[in-house]
Amino acid sequence: MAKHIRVIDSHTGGEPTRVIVDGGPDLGAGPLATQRERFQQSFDHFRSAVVNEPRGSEVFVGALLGKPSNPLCTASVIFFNNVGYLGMCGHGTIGVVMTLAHLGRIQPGLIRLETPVGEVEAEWLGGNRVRIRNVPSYRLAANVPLAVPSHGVVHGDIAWGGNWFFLVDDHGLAIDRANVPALMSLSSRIRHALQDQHMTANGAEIDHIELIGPSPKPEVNARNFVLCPGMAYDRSPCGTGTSAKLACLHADGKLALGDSWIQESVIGSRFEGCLQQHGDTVYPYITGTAYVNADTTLIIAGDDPFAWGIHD
Ligand code: PYC
Repeated sequence: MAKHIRVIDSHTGGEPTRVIVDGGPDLGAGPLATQRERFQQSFDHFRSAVVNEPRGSEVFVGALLGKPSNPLCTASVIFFNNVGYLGMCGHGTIGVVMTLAHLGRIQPGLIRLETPVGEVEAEWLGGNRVRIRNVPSYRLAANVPLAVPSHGVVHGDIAWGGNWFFLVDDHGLAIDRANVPALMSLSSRIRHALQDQHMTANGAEIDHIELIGPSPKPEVNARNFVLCPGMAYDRSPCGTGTSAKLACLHADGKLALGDSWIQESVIGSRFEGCLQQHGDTVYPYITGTAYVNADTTLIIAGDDPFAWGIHD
């Protein structure tokens, strides 16, 4: 008997999000981080079926919606990709909000979502615009030297934006679409150097690499190239990566609370970011645009040798 999974696809600044709205695994109750472990241990084949080839690709981020434990939240969401699970996903949250709007489940205004790394707020601003208040971001270490084989030493900030990032300015490459092969090559070597040299964020893997550079557009503050854990580059400016960047700028005294920061991706899509303080906590806010581009059913046929995706 074939299994059916209803998904809604969107893209946020070119980066796809595939939201499971029906037919996904039942992860039971309890803290979302525990549900994510259950997803990984018992239902990893669903992750693979939804985002891996032949239905998806390494670029896709999947999102599983669930019942939140906090009744003030609209849904819980666990993000995943071709190799595993994410803490938070900024472009994905913007995609989830436009998906909920497409389903008629929300109206313009504020909602809250539970993620494994904390609650986030999201505001559908009308049209295709969404503003999210991410989990608090912070810089753990500044200007950390890293020897990269066949390149030399680069310096990176280690920062949290809902995922762990190594943010590098002194890479010497133009952040340009025509330069993607070189950017992929260097960011992959940085990722492997972090692994080989056992450099972690207090024991957690630093699995996102963010190369930063200038944009030729005067209204844009910076352009980035973000290598994701599954070795695909983020087509969007990366919401958690932009959050990590805002934390670094603030720590360096280069971005005041409330000031706007326009972050451009390597393909030219944009997020607007800023930091705002509520009580004792400083939160990153990210505004972006997402478009729903498919509302469809995945078919998992029993006799299909790649029914659960092409995976290791
Ligand atoms: O937008 O935070 C993000 C993100 C993480 C991985 C891909 N996109």
